[in-house]
Amino acid sequence: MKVIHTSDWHIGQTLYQYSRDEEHRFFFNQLKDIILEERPDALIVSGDIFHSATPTVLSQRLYYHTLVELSRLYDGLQIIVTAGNHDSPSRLEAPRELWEAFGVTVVGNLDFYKDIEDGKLTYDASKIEIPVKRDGEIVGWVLAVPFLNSGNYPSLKENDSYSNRVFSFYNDLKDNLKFNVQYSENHSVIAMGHLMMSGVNSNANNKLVGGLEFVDVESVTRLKGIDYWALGHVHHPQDLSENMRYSGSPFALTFNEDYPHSVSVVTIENHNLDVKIREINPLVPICDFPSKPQSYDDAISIDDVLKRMDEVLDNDCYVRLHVKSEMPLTDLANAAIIEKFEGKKAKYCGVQVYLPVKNVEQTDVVVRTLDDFKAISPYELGRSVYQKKNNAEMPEEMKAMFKAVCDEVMN
Ligand SMILES: [Mn+2]
Repeated sequence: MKVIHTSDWHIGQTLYQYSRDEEHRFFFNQLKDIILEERPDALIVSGDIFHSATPTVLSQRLYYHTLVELSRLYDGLQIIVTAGNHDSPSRLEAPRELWEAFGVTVVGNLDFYKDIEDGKLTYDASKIEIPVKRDGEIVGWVLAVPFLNSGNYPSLKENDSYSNRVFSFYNDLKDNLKFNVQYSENHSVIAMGHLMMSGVNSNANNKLVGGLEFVDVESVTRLKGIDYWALGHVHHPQDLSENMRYSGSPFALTFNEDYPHSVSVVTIENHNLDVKIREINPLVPICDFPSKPQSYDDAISIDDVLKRMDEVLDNDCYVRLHVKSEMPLTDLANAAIIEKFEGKKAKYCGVQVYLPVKNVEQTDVVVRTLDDFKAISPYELGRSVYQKKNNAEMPEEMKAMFKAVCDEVMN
């Protein structure tokens, strides 16, 4: 079985109010070419199709147009789409039967029902066990599992941990598949999922994260009988184990996603796995200018940034500026920046200001009790937070506005 694995399209997303539709079209054209070259049996999309649970008409049209176009590339290409945490499960699934006519399987959520005999809550596994065919013969199965809230994974016992619930869910699902009369040991099995695994590298600086809402990779990879895990949710493409991968988003959705993006071409023959990365070219790259400094000391001043800005203004890219300053930027400085971008190709996406780090004397640290906190008004607290963060007193105009907001909320 051969599939192309992608996820986290986030159709309809905007970056600093710039529409990403053209970039999506550019990606879909590349995806079309990759499908035609690789000729997979299936295209699988592991959640976050749309950026919003209520996508605009334009976003929906782009999605419908794309899936119909892809489904018609050649006979026998199957498309399997699952909902992510950004999608509305029911909205995505509403045209499910219509999609079947195009060879597209859409799974928004599990169909739960109560067993008449023992009253247990169970779900329709056949809905998410999707046979993948080549020349009319089944070559493998895709377990099309959409995003499930931690509590929605059926559990074996009360108060089971999230990680255990996920483990037993996939374990049961895989066992259930073996009872399917059409299943054979020779078939390849792919499990989809839209969730957060432990040990994931969720941004570019190799930070390891863990926590309650994470699924333990070690335990899940113990599951035998699944050839490949096609995951979505994390936008940074990466392998979590030999046979588990986040395909990542097709392009950078935020400035934190400044790494190469791709789709994964997955081939499984006799349970041997081969994964090939096909990089996606961004239409409008993101650019940190002059570059992302580590601290105040590495940053350069607003005047120097303004002088050097011609280097990027004629490029079709998203620009986020980095400047150092003794105090928050004045309206005048902000206006000067915006003026620089007028009529230029580069798209302005804000400025990050690096302020000098205030040396906090030991005596400055005040330990406050809960009663102390209750005695401070939100207005005073806000002022002192501003002072601490910016190393400057809150400007008079802001003080007046903040006071008005506090009064309105408190009274
Ligand atoms: Mn996502």
